[in-house]
Amino acid sequence: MKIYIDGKYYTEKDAKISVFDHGLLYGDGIFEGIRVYHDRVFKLKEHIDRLFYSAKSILLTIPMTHGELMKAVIETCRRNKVRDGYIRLVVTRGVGTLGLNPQRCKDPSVIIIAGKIQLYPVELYQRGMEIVTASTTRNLHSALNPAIKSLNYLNNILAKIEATNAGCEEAILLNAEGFVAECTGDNVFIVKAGHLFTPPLSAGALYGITRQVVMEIAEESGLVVSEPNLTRYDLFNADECFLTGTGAELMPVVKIDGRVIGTGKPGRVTGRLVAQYRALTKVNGEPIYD
Ligand code: PXG
Repeated sequence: MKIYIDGKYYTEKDAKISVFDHGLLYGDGIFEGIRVYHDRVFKLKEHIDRLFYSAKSILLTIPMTHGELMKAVIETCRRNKVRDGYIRLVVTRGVGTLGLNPQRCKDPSVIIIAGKIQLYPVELYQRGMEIVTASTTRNLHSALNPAIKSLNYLNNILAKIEATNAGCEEAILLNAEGFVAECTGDNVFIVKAGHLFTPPLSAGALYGITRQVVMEIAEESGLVVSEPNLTRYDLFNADECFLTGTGAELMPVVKIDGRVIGTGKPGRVTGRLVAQYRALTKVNGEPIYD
């Protein structure tokens, strides 16, 4: 594998960053996870835009333009002969001193890894997933805004540990008010009486790119989509529930905190959206190979 670091390519063995990088010392940095389907980078522009929004929010200057970054992502895929896969794009604050001050970090680092991902076992997509609510609440907007895809994922990791302790793969995070925010690496949707609902971004969800795609394809196929505040009660009494994310894609949920959702099997609306999503990944994206 060839890994891009600051304009150069390294083997896995030689791809290294300094122990003084504030990305390591303080989780001071940002990232994106991007999919490649059928020789195309899916929603590349949207991911790069979100990276720049995250950077702006934490006053981090990415030392490349949108266009340069897009080219570097595509070139990294090309060099690794990626046809279907996963790209991890990371920008760290760079090498600094022992001490928080980010101004001591003069050169942010850009890292691009293009490889594979299999987030969840295949049979879960057929059977549906069981999830739990974590007692760890989502970060407050006024503390670390959940819209920032930062390298500081401890809030999510603590909830993920709760999920695995409960024998599950994912956990719902509530915000400080008790409304549903999202899962540790996925947004959440429910279907009720033929309508699609997902928590508003103000509830503490990431501006999920898969979330956006699903809302668009749902509306195109005539589903009404709304973003009200949702509680656990709404999830428990939904007809269907599913999660969305770049890694997870669309994952049906059939049980939450021991409550069976709908029929206890992946629902029809979910199935239709999965098919529409699949179809979109076949034709959409930035071509890697001309
Ligand atoms: N919420 C959070 C907290 C996320 O980290 C999503 C929602 C879904 O957003 P997108 O834009 O991907 O639809 C994410 C994304 C991994 C992994 O390695 C995690 C994500 C994406 C890809 C891989 O666990 N999270």
